Amino acid sequence: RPEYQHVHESGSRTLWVVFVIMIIASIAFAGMSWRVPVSKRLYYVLTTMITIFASISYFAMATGHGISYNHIRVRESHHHVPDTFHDVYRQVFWARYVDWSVTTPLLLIDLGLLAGLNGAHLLMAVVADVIMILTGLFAAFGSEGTPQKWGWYTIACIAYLVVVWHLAINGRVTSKAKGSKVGKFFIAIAGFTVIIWTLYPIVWGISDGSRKMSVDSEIIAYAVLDILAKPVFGAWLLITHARLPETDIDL
Ligand code: RET
Repeated sequence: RPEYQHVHESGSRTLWVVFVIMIIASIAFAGMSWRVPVSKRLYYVLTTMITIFASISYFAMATGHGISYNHIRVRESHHHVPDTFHDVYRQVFWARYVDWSVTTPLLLIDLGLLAGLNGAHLLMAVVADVIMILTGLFAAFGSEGTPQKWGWYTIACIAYLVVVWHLAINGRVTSKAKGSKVGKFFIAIAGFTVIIWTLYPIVWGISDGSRKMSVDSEIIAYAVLDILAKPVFGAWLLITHARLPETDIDL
């Protein structure tokens, strides 16, 4: 008999709670943007778009959309009989990857502008980031539980290291050039970002990857990370930016 791994009440409730938090954050960030002249709204607009996108994705997941069952056959090792398998169907929330493929580039643009990263470096970081999310999607989904999913996972992790490298090496140098206050703030917020982002592949490995975590726990783990990576990150960035004229962008 097949085993179904899917969302229950606690997961569903969590999806709705995060949806509401993302809506509130979007309203707050949009409201903050009205207090500055139009020419100074870029960080506000980017950050608001990030939480609006997340709201849409969470709404889709909470209403049961953006989810698909992924099937894998697991060998029954305890039977000592060759060729006995049991089928596992697990929900894969592909709406997350749609969200991440847009919002992680926007988050990188936020950080790149803050650091004063040049266009070429920022573009390379964004492309590596998109490769990371799409190969992560193949790992979760395209490979139907075959061993090569960890191959896709490895490619995604290498792409992630490229992203971190651009932030850590280039971003640190260019942000320092904008003054020691900007340099210090960049190290703090980019360090926070790297710590939070690094937890995503770890959660993925335990949940979608090896299926050792229930779908509800997976939802809760990503919920905590998403709140830190989007509304908390966004509030910190916008509040600090408002106090640091050196972070203004000339458009
Ligand atoms: C995956 C799995 C494959 C390996 C790696 C991953 C990294 C994901 C990251 C996601 C960040 C998401 C954010 C969302 C916004 O709230 C795709 C999980 C490396 C870093 C910041």
